[in-house]
Amino acid sequence: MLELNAAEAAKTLLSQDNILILTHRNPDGDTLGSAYALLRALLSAGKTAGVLCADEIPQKYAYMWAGLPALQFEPQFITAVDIADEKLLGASVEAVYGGKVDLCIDHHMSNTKYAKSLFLAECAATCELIWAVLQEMGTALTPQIADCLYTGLSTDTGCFRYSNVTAETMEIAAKMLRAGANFDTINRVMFETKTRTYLKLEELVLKSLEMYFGGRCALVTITQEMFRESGSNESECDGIASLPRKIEGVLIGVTLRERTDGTFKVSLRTYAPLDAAKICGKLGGGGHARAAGCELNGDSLTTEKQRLLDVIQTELENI
Ligand SMILES: [Mn+2]
Repeated sequence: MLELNAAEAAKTLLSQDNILILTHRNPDGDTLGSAYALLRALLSAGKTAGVLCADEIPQKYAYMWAGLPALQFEPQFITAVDIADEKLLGASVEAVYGGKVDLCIDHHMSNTKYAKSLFLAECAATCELIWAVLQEMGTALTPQIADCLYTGLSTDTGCFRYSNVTAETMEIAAKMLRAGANFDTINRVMFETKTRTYLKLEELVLKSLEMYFGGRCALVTITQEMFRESGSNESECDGIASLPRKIEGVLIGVTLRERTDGTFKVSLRTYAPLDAAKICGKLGGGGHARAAGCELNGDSLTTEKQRLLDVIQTELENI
């Protein structure tokens, strides 16, 4: 595995053609903003390139690919953006491109270093790193690219509210505004707009609320039955993970989401000094200090949930 900086990543990309950009499954604004900003930059450099995602991409992100050609080509160079672990490619994409990623650009320090070369740096969003690469590539910043990059910056920071925001994040966002990013529309779509199905799901999820450890830990569960009853689905779940941590006194919010195969995805959101990545790391997962994830095998949910709570209790006792 070769560690690259922005200039080296840019040089590598410009030396290649027929470039396929992979996003993570259950895609969010950062992986998509990174992918489509990079795609637009590569197309403007005369390259043949495309984006591939294992899951259907929600229509609210459609402005990212508006006006782009759907190119048919045989991929020769595989790039992954905002993907800490190959497992996050999603089964269908991992089956084809597992072990074949040439370049990964990522901001998760838990990155498993699965790619042949890696541009990894700690920052609020992978879009910050993509911006660094685009500058090295000499890409002209268009309003469309600014929309993509702004989306990643705002969605990975809860609209610039989380502790992962740095002065650099704000400075890049300012550059995107100057380039014409539709920040007000993007913020409205990403943070203010809820579908009726999502609202129903949120109502059901709140009823599942459990409090632990003197009110310092809040846990909610999303079941497949809740999806059926609300008409919602996994793609609408982004906002749920931040709900339990909003309760006064809560230091750690836990969201358990049941998958169709009966396994559970765990999302943790913490406040300092609790380290979400450390807790998830003890259970085979990873992520960032304030937001991280891991898996629970559905076979013995009660036992595994207890294991998770035990780890959380230990961390709470140590602060
Ligand atoms: Mn990200």
